Amino acid sequence: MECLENHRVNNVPSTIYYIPDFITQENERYLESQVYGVAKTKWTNLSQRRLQNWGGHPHPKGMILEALPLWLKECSDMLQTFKPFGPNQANHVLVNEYKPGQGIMPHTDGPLYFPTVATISLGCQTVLDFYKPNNTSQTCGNQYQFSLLLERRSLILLRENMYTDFLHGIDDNTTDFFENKCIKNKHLLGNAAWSESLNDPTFALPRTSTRVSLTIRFVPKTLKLKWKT
Ligand SMILES: O=C(O)CCC(=O)C(=O)O
Repeated sequence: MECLENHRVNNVPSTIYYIPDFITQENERYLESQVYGVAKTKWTNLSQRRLQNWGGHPHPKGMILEALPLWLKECSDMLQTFKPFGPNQANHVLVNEYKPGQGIMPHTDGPLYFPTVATISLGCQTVLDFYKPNNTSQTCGNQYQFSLLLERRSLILLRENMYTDFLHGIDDNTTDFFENKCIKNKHLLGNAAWSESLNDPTFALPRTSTRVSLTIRFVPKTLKLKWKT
């Protein structure tokens, strides 16, 4: 079993793991073909991106479980190398699609999920930013803390404090500039040239293609529909 501790991101509040090349290029092509093979009606169009929801709709009274399709069940099985949800297996997946220039506003994932989130990136790298919410003033925004560079085919696991006390978001840029960013997983990247280049404040990475992320979670409170016969 691979040791998760080798992938721990240091000098951040607990706990983040970053695993480059978690999936192969072949896996990536397969997953992309499945994402784009679904019925058009499975997509929800938002102003900034498109998404697919799988497994059910989380609700305070309990999520009515829908079985994950085989391709997402396979992803959930792959994650079991690290047992991110303890003895449980993922039962919910959000697929987000970001064209270059699209992002996601800083947010937390809410109380309905087990406090771990696993995200696999497909197609393009991006920069995930973390913020401390500013509760003291309504006029000031959230306070930027640090960022992670997410390479395509990588996996991140966010846990505990990172999940509950921090917001995460992605800027709506077509190019990521690093001058004002503090990239905490620099030494864990699969791309050694990027690790080196991040020492240069003028380094920039264009988002040249569409990124798809699979945000995989476990919803503890579920309901099974009982059918009357
Ligand atoms: O695309 C990502 O990496 C982030 C997705 C996310 O934050 C979410 O689905 O809540």
